[in-house]
Amino acid sequence: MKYLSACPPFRALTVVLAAFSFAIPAAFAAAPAAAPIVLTGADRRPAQSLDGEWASIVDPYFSGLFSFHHQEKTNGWFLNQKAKPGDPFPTEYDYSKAPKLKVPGDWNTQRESLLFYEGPVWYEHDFTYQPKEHTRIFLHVGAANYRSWFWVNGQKACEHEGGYTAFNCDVTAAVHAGGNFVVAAVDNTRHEDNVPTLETDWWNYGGLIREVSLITVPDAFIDQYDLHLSRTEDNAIEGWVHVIGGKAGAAVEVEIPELHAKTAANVDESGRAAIHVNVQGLERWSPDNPKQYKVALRAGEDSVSELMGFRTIETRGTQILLNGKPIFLRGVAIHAEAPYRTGRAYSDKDAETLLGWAKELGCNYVRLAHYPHAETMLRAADRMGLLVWSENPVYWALQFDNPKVLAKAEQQLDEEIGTSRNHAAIILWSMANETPNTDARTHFIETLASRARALDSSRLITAALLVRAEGHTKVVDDPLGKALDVIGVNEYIGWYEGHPETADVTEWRIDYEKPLIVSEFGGGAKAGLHGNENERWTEEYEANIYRHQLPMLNKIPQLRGMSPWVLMDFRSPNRPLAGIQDEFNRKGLISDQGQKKLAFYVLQKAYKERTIGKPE
Ligand code: GCB
Repeated sequence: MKYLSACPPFRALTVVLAAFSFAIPAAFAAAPAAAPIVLTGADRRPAQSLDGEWASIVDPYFSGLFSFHHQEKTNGWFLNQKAKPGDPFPTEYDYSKAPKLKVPGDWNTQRESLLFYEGPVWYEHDFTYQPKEHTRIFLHVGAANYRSWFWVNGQKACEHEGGYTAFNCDVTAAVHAGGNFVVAAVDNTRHEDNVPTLETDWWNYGGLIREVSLITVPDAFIDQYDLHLSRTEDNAIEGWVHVIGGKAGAAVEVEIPELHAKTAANVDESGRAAIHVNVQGLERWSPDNPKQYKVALRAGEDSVSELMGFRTIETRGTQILLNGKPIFLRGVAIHAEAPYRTGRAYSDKDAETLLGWAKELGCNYVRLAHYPHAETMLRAADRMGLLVWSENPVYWALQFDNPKVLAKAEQQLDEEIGTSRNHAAIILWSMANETPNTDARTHFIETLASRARALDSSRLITAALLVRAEGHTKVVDDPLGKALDVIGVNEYIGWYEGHPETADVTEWRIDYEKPLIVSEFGGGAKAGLHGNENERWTEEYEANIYRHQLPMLNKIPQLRGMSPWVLMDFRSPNRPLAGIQDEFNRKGLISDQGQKKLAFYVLQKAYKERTIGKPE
């Protein structure tokens, strides 16, 4: 609604409507829909899936929302109208005749004509529902890239901005017993004041890219919770549970049956209950032993059955301590690109394939770049024992001096942390990737870092910084480092600068007494292209970069981890080199079709034989 009233065509439309005294359709006139809410562990809630085939209409001019040349269009395509005999203006859309798109799934890889499409697409889906008394119904959307609007039975449910975070729209008043329909408009148009901004090095996959469902909860329900192992007290889990719609003083219970541990607490005025549970004999979650416990959370009529691991993460000087012991993060960076079929990854199978490759490589850690990944990925990381760097899509040069952009980044950060704080795998919240060193940037990201700390003090804050060179010395002195617990740096010696051998003569100066993760390095190779190790794009060249990088990195005393770029080739419109890239970034250790390149084995050997990183 905000968007509508700000939009000149809509202002013109209201004038036209007033002049001809047409009735303004209820969906336009109604008060703005409530902002969506964030749910922790939404996948643990009983839900009615709305996944499957949805009717779709491609609408590059957004006529379904904004055009006012024809009366029926002023009613908007969200009304899902059908032409009636004798209508003076026949409807020019009909979802029952429209081609289908699969949800979840980006539209780009489902229809050839949409591969490069950027703009709005309408979706429509019919469903039957039997509402129960004293419940609230939420339309849960795993992610819709980038901006989205939802209506149920023609009634506005919500709108949302941000392409990689889950949200939940209250549709209690709109859903009725029997047949219902939901319409969504999803627009992946890039704008300079978006997060991310105009340019990214990944495909702008649009659409309902993750699961959609209806979640039913009691009138008073748990929306978010945070339970983690205390860093200061032995054998204690602490945190909080938050309830919406309850009364101050209402009881909340947390129980871990396997540990015979149980506690009760009361919610305060803000709906939050502080939790402290003594646990004896708890096995700590770690990559070697990804032990998870069933955790029951209860508040009145509401209950959530969680599956959680418990561990601590902290820094001491230049070390990262997992469960109190120093750890070296043997990692790899991963995009949410679907293995074998390309497109946005969303399924358990996608997650298991990608993370399975990371395990095969010898990783205990993954950098999930450059935006929050799907819940399926985080659940798989919990299960498989992979530590996770989770990232806010603050990528390259945003409008750092624009307060609206900060608000967008904050909203996405809140959603990322609120949705995924139940995952033991996540140890690092990353605020940004490769941002220019300006005062506005530093202030912007410091603000995000403080917010992340206030939201979740149990994890570490990082960001991937750019490094500068003084001769053969790489200098890490970006002022943003002050705001971070762990410094991440990206460098491309042997690819964007110098030769692979340049690494042999490169020194490092790091002006922070903090742990350092080399969050990216690497180079491109087309799988199956062989030749001399000095020939770019060959597998030999890429492998040679790794051979020279590893000894260089090993000399950095405070190196505590690495996540070379990148596990698998991924689509990017920035990579047009015909016959080699064909719109794929080829820095993968594995091709998009699953072929392992030589560099995979170089890194695997180093990880398996522990020739990289300090012994744990
Ligand atoms: C980077 C970016 C990453 C790119 C990569 C590349 O520094 O962080 O998103 O894909 O370089 O391949 O150039």
